[in-house]
Amino acid sequence: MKHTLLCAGSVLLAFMLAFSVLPGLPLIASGSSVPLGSNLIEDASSTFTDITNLSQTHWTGTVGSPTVSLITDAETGTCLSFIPNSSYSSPALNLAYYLSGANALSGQYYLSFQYKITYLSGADIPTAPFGVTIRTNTQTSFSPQNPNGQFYADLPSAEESQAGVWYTYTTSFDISDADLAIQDRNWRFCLHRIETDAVASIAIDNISLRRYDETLLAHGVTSAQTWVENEAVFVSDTNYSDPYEDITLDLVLTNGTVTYVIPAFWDGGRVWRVRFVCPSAGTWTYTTTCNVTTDTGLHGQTGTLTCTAYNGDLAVYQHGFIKTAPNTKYFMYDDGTPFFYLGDTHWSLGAETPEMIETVGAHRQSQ
Ligand SMILES: [Ca+2]
Repeated sequence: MKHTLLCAGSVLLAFMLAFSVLPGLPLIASGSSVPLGSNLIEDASSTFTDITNLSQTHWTGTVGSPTVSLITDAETGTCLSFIPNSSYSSPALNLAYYLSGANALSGQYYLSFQYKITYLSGADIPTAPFGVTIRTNTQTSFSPQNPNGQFYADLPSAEESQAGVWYTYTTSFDISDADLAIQDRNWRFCLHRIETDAVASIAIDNISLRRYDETLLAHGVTSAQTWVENEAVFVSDTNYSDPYEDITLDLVLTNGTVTYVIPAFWDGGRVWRVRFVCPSAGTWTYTTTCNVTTDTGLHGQTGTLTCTAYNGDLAVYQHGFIKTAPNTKYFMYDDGTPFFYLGDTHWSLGAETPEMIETVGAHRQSQ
């Protein structure tokens, strides 16, 4: 019976989390896949601001014979626009220029840009209006890779295609040290597989090329609300061959009266995360302890945070974690407030449309 209740409760909890807006929840990093770092393209090639001619940019070439022009858009100002004359014709921006000198670091890069499409009159709007590639003159180890003669980084196709709407395309790719050592680098970012049966022209603006940098993920916690989740992120000084086995990392949290030892979890690469709550208001301090005491990114990291009383509407943050009453027959919140346990399982969830799920979720949230 208890098992059944727990299962139903788990489903309910997942359901509540999926549909609840959690007031007061601090913003936490959403995962190690978040691209961080400065925009490497900060010049006219990116936003087309204050230019009158593409020769003022690093759009140094074309693939095929597109008709390229600068136009003024109501939303994004000056942008690049082109009419393709075949499915493989596009203006081309040499990305290598931005991966030279101090920016010549191997690793994972995020590429994003905005696009807006106009269609030929009467055309059927395609679901994937164009693909994206980085063409090179010499073999690279770009990933994802398409070892097909001339082009090598074969990036996912654009998947949003309504006419006259600005969309943001984002993708990532890896560049190795060997790639950076290539002398003849002409890495042309361009579009391809353009659905020219339908596409009349494509506008491009706000191009961003950013390197993923784990060290920028590290952050402590300086403020908190009672019972609301906090996350501290620590980045190790070095790579470990087997981080899961090699590293033990705890966060020791105290307010001078009580002390909690909270284990961190490894989140890939050199990143460890600790999630914790402060059960009472006041000043809390923490120190990290790592079995590798020479790793200053993990060991001996300290912080002081001010915790204030949660003032939102969510009962679990008002009264604390759920536990059993001393007689073990009832559930209650940490402060002794009774917890009325009602659970149900929404068995048909997987068969419903997103609209039906939203309706049910809104109804449940109101209850
Ligand atoms: Ca612009």
